[in-house]
Amino acid sequence: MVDSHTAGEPTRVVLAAESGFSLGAGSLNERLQQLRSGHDALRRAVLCEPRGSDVLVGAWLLEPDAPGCDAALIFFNNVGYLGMCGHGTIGVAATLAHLGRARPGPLRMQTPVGTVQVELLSANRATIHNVPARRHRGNVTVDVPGHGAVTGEIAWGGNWFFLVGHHPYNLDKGAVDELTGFTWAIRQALQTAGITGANGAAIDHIELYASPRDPANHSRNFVLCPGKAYDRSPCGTGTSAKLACLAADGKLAPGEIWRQEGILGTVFEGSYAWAGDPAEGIVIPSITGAAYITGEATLLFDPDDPFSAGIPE
Ligand code: PYC
Repeated sequence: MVDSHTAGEPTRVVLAAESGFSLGAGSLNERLQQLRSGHDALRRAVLCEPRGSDVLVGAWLLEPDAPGCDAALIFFNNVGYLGMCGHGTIGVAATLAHLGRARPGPLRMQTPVGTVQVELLSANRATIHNVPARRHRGNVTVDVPGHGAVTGEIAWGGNWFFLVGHHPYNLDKGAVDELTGFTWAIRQALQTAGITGANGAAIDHIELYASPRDPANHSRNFVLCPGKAYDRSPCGTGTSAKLACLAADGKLAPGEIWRQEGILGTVFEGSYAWAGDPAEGIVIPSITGAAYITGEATLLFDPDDPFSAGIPE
C-alpha cells in the first residue's frame, strides 16, 4: 500500500493486484458489492486502528471494466464506502506517478458513481474533472436540537452534502470539537426529519462555509465526513457540491476560478463547465490540488493477533 495526503487529508491506496486478494471479474459495482457484503472486515483491517485511524480514506486500486479507463477505484472510510472522493483521486494520481505508472498527462479513473477524467500536472499536482454535480434543493430548513433552525442547501458532488453558510461559528482548527458537534447534530437532525438527497439517499457529509482567512481565496469550509472525522482538505466532492450551488445561483460563471480554503488553510482551485443545457443545472466540476507521498508499506495479518481485523467498534 502507498500512503499520501492531499492538502492535509490522507489517502491509503491498496494495490489490489499485488495483494493477491481478488474481488472477482465482475463490474466495478459488483466488486464493490463483493467487498461490502463479503469482505467488509478487510476495510476495517486496512483502515481502522491499530493499522490506521478514523481520518484515513482508503482507495482500492483495481482493473477497470469501463472502456478507456486506466484504473478503477473503490473508496472507503472508517464506517463504509464512498461514491467518489476528490482528495483521494488526487492522492491516487500522485501515487501512480510515484510508482512510475503514470506520467504527466490525462488519466481516466472509473469510480462507482461514474468516470473521472484526471489531468496529472506534475508528480504531485492533478486536476480532476469530477462526475456531474448538481444542487438538489436550496433553502432547506431543519430543526437541530440544541441549535435551533438551520438552513442549508442539498447538493451532489459525488457524495451528498448539506451546505450551510449561516451559522455562528469561526471555522478555526481550534474549534474542531465544537464544529464536529454542530455538524454531527445537523446530520442527525436531517436523518430524523427524513431529509435526503435524490431517491432517499442519506446526506452523509455536512459542509459549513464562511469567508476565507486569505483574501486570495473565495471561501473557507469545514466538512464533516460520514464516520465523524473532519476533512483536513477543502474536500473535492464538497467543493464540487459548492460549485454546483454557486452555478445554480448564478454567482460563478463557467470557467471562473473558485479558490476553496479548507480548515487547515490549504486550497483546492475549482471551476465548472455546464454538462448540457444550463437550464438543467448540471455541472462538471474541475478541482486542482496537490498530494504528497508519506509512506509505502506491506500490511501484515498475523492469525494470532487479536486485533488482526482491526479494533472492533
Ligand atoms: O475530497 O471528496 C473528498 C472527500 C470526501 C471525503 C473525504 N474527502
